[in-house]
Amino acid sequence: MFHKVLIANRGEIAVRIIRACRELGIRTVAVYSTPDREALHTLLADEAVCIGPAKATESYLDIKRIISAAVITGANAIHPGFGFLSENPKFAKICEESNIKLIGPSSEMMSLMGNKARARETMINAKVPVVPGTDGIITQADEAYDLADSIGYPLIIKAANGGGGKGMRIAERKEEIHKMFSLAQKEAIASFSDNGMYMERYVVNPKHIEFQILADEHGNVIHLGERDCSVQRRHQKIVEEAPSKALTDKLRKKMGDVAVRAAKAINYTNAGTVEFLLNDQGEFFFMEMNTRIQVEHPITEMVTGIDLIKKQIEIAAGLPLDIMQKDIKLHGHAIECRINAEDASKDFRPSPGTINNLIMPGGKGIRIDGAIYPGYTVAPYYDSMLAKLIVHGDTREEAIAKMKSALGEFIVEGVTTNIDFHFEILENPSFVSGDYDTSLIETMKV
Ligand code: MV4
Repeated sequence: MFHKVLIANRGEIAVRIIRACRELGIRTVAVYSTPDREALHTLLADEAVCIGPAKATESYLDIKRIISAAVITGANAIHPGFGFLSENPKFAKICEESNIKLIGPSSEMMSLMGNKARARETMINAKVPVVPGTDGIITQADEAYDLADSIGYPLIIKAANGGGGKGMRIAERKEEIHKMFSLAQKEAIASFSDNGMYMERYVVNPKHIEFQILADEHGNVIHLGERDCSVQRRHQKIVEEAPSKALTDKLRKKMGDVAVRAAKAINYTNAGTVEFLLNDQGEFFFMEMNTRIQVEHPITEMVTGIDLIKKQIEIAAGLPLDIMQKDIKLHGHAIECRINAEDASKDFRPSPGTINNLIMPGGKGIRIDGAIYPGYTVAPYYDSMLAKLIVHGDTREEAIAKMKSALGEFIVEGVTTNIDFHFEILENPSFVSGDYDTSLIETMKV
């Protein structure tokens, strides 16, 4: 087992990882930027190294500084969390060459799944269902125009190296192809310095269903069920739940088997997520595979009883999985609400400031993964997520009631939060029925 892990992240996920390490008896090293000198992750870790100024490119995204911090402190593993360097194949490669174990899949895996067009091809070869679309990469609008009719409309033009909804455009008919292709490609070049594109039939108002995978370094692969992440606004998830009301046991088994097949086909290791689009006919299609731990991992932990961060660390240390597929049982229902410092009445603009009063909810089945405390200053440099409120109930109805009760207790003064907006979601008739899709937030009037 590792004797010391450096956490190349900040905020609640850094705290979450420190806690898992401590339970496993592993020493921890935090890295922090100057405005994070008093951040909870800096205070909680056994050691802390300042790696630079506020600007992420000169601190949390600076590979040289992070590797130096690991070498200086004698850390033999790095946990990248999510965001920042977590899916950066160059960082993973440098860790591999420096004999520092990166807690996650290999750099090769990150490159393969990071290129969405290559990921798509790989999944076709593995007999994983994908949305009908193009083979390989397109760089010319004329080429897209010639291929469009064979896919059908509406279709979606995507950046091969995309993600987070950037470099994507929908074309309703052939006449729109040239315009939408060049808009999407311009964005792809600006955001990812890459002009590679591909096209798929556009699935209208799908559900976003993702399966949690665990794969050890001895060929064992299991799934831990799904998360329904259809409550999104501009590609930012807001509420997630597990299990999804849209899945029967039969469909869960079918999709779970496909997710495991996808991971096995690429010799995947560590924790990963296979994302699917699910339409109202019960048809599902591979969309992307995320090669990191995700923000919403706690809802899977709540329904399976498995600590995913500990599993990531054990897998990275070379231990075989001590659980098999038949050991995975889903218990009850979990919901996560992301508590953000943002103002819903001002187009969800970030609301930094000092938290001068804080009361967090508690009780049976209530969990908070956070990094805030009274007196903590929310800086404007990083994302606005303050904490995740996670509840577990015996049924979906109980989980919703518990979440509403917990949100009602949650008091944050000094910054504006989206707590009120969460009530609107939880009381929305489509959400209450479970019969909602990725269009839910757009259909709400706030
Ligand atoms: C799609 C799609 C419909 N059809 N692909 C959004 C981000 C990126 N990961 C891919 N995305 C989508 N790809 C096809 N062929 C719809 C989306 C999409 C979406 C997906 C999941 C959750 C929310 C979404 C919001 C808008 C579009």
